[in-house]
Amino acid sequence: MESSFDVARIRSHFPILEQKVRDRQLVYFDNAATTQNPLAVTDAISDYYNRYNSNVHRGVHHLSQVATEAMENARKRVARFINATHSHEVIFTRGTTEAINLVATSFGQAFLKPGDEILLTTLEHHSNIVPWQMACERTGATLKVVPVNLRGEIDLEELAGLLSERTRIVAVAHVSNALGTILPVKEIVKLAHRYDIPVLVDGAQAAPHLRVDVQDIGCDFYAFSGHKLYAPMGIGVLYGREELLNRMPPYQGGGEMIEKVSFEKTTYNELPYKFEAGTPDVGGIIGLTTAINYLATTGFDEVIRYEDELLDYATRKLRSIDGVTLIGTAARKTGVLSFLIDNVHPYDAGTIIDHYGIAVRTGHHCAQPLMDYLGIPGTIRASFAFYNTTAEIDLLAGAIEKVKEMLA
Ligand code: 7TS
Repeated sequence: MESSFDVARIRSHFPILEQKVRDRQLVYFDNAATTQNPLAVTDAISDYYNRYNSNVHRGVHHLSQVATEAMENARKRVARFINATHSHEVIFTRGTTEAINLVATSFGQAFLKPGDEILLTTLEHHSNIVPWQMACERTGATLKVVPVNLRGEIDLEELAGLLSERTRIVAVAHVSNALGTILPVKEIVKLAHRYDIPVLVDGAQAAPHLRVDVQDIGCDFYAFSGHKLYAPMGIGVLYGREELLNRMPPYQGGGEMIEKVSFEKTTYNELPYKFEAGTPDVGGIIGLTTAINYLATTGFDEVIRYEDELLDYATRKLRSIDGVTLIGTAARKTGVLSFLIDNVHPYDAGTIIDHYGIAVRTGHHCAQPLMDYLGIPGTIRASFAFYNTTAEIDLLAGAIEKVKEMLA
């Protein structure tokens, strides 16, 4: 299977993967938490700091102009990556978390009042729950939650039944970080838009594994993080529909987001700057677009196909191990394989698996309401990227056998 995709060549672009951990070749299966950066990305960032580091938008001097142009070209590149209509609909944030907090705060201030409802699903990451709870505390709105079934899927009819005249916004994950479920976001948007309810999609786990087209999905907001997309930590994106963003107040005040400031009255800058107070992470932004270009050069469709093959292979492999239960068996999945081993706490399993140089994540994966619903303390989660191999999955299977020998 790996013959059609030159994974050895890909791996040579990620020097971090070459190291040994606990005297074994590192196997990195924690890609849902953060992905590794190819040399192209780290080179582009060091090139930025070595050659044209300068504050943006404020200087007439040469370096500032070069940095500003790089940042604005990056914005256009990101807009193309998600097929946004306008590049000023792309707002740079620290990550998905900040993007969702921006919407929960600003949209909340503009549109939420007592008695209003916000519709989420059971499988959301805490980043797509807590900001909305905070908005509820500020405004008197309440949360409604669409349940999932035991496979980790949501039922569209149930979702439709929870929409009402009180619903002000629907906020859903595109892909579940704990289970890997792909949610039918396009259908969800169709249902919500029947009542003119805007939809925010948390794309943190989707952007690396799916082709995201915000116009095709039809969503009003889309959030993702650079560090889950082969770019550095500390940079992310909020896409928002121009018309809605224009009706929302600024999220933070400071430099760059203003048009004119006086002690009597301040007027705000136009999009996207209204939502980008302060000096942005220009190096991170350059890293992010370099990662997007890297994926395009590698062949994003090939990447997606290969990752699907890896997930299929891992699913079949782990299913064949006695005493292993897969958690999350939705019909449409990507990137993530969560599981439990009979009579073994996930944390103990993770510790032993780490002993074999294999990085998996254990615990609730910042989705405690989902774990409570499933009645489990957490899972062991292997999450994949296109630099992983079937041989690494075989090593994981071997480590699981050792866990069983030692603990089960
Ligand atoms: N939404 C989803 C679906 C996520 O998976 C994550 C991070 C976030 C939001 C927050 O992203 P951030 O970049 O702002 O932190 N998920 C995980 C994870 O699964 N393990 O560590 C972080």
